Amino acid sequence: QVKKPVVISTWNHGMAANAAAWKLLKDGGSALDAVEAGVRVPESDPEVRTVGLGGYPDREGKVTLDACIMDQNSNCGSVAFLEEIVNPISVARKVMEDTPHVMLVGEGALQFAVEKGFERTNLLTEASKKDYENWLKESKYQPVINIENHDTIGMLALDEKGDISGACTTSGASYKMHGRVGDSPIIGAGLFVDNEVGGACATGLGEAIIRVSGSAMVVEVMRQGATPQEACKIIVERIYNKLKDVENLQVGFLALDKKGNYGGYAIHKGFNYAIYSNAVNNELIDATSMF
Ligand code: SD4
Repeated sequence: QVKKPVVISTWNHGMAANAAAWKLLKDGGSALDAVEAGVRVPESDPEVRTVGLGGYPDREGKVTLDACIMDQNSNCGSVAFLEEIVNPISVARKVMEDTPHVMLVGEGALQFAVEKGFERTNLLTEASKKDYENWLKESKYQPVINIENHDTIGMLALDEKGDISGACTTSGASYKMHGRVGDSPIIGAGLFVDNEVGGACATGLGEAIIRVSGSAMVVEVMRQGATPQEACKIIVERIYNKLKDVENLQVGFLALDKKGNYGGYAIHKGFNYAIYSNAVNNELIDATSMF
């Protein structure tokens, strides 16, 4: 029996995001609308320092955002290196629906967003500015696992009709080089959905996730018969086996299949995700991990 609807999303901020997504899903809303509405919550929240408004800036002090969205028909849209827009996920959806393209970046993405009526906003809050000024004293790019700001929100939903969609959005690795793009806006890396099989999304060091086409691989392994949990584990182990310096490397995946089964797995402990369904009333789960 298929357990639907269901929504899962990464990290603590997944709780508030799931609650927004569930409002739509519980009344028969589409997975696509649900994931967009869901991830807009942490994007708009200045207290969430790793997504959207209030996100940590790059080493030049600029907040640059990456996001993508994918639906049950394999339609997808993405923006990367986008500045001054609070809800990049909604721009990504417009790219998907209103253009012949999949991905817009930088100035062009901003120009498109403004044409579509999105407002330009300074995303660097006082708190992020202060942290940046402190960081400037040493100016070291040194991600610390889990707390460093690898806190993308990835969300996957299965709706009443049995369709899956996903969304992924982030301010990326803090103090990254200006122009750096991570896995989060890359279809197949930070997010992938195949409505015949399921969906997957990623969090952690984007450079490591891109190398193995992480989320697409998780879905492909599920297609071969693995459960969502097993599939996440297999691809996390693949990354671990390729990259020897693992001390500072955190990568986590979440996956959801067509039957409403879900799972998550990471290299290091500390990765958690939120799940909301008829059976589970929005709960945080600590993902299992290699270490
Ligand atoms: C990135 N994967 O830009 C993103 C960051 C992240 O949880 O996931 N944080 O590399």
